[in-house]
Amino acid sequence: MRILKKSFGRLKSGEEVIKYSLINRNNFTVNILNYGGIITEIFTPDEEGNFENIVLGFDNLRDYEEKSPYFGSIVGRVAGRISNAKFRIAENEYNLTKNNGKHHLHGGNIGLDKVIWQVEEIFEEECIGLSMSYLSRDGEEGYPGNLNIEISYLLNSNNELEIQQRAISDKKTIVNMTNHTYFNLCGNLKEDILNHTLTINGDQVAFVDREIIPTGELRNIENSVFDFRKGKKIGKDLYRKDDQLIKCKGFDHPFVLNHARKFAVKLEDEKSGRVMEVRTDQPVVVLYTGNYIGQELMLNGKIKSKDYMGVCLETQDYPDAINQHNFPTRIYDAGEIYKAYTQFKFYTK
Ligand code: G6D
Repeated sequence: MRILKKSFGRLKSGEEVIKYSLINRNNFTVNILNYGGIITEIFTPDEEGNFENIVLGFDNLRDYEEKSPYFGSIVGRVAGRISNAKFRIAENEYNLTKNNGKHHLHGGNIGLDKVIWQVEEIFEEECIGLSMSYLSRDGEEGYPGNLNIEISYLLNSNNELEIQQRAISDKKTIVNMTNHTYFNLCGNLKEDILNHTLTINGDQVAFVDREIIPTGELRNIENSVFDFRKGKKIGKDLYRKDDQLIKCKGFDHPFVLNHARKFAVKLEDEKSGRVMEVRTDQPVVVLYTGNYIGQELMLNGKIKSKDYMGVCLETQDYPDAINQHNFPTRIYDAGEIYKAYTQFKFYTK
């Protein structure tokens, strides 16, 4: 097991960005930047043993800086949208950056996806990894409290990638981070993800309005396009005349997970035989099927982008919970530790 590192260029600010490669005994490789904690590539074998990249990204830093729809990045302080870019804690109202119409999305203009993280390399008996830390100052993007954040990426010899998130504030605040990697198990983006089989062990879905803000309604997924409990192809119902799918041009929805089942999510690609299982301690996973990727990007250096080229499985707490009286809401006291854990396990059938 080894960690390699090399320069990936400089930001417009002049700061150097380093690309770290975590390589385990099976040559399973995860490449990660100290900028945004971005996972740029994951190389894993298909059932014939061909190692191919299974995530969406760029081959250059400028595109990550200027054009990225959060490819591979840490997202926060709060993932998803905060409606009307404001919230109250007790008698205090906080106004966040409006970077998505009148709303706040994914931590604002300079969210955690756009900062340089301090990196410590980890070498343990069973795993290697990176411990990435960042101090988000009081008032950054409008959030209260000086927030000390630590994200650890850990890779073991079973081709399991673990993401541990921790944060602690010196003032009452809200935190809800995730990772925004777009997966495509075909390998080297040979085709889109509409033929991937997706299983989500979730019994409810949160409906959203036209601006993708939760309406507060949690609907049972029984007999609906949101029923992924038995596994179905992502493209099976994607073009159905379903009001929610039309509003979002596909799936862009929070699913409430049923933790009684063995895993939260499973993604499979028939042709390559690749499988990814997701386990998490978070109550929700946002399924985003890459509805707005568009045609303007050059992915992985050589592939023209298009919608539905990758699928995001953003494990997290309830979105916009601070403004949704129907959703369980976590407000963190000064000194109270926020913790979240997600594991991505890769194998072939
Ligand atoms: C769109 O609504 C979607 C989000 O869920 C996604 O994270 C973003 O594009 C990249 O805003």
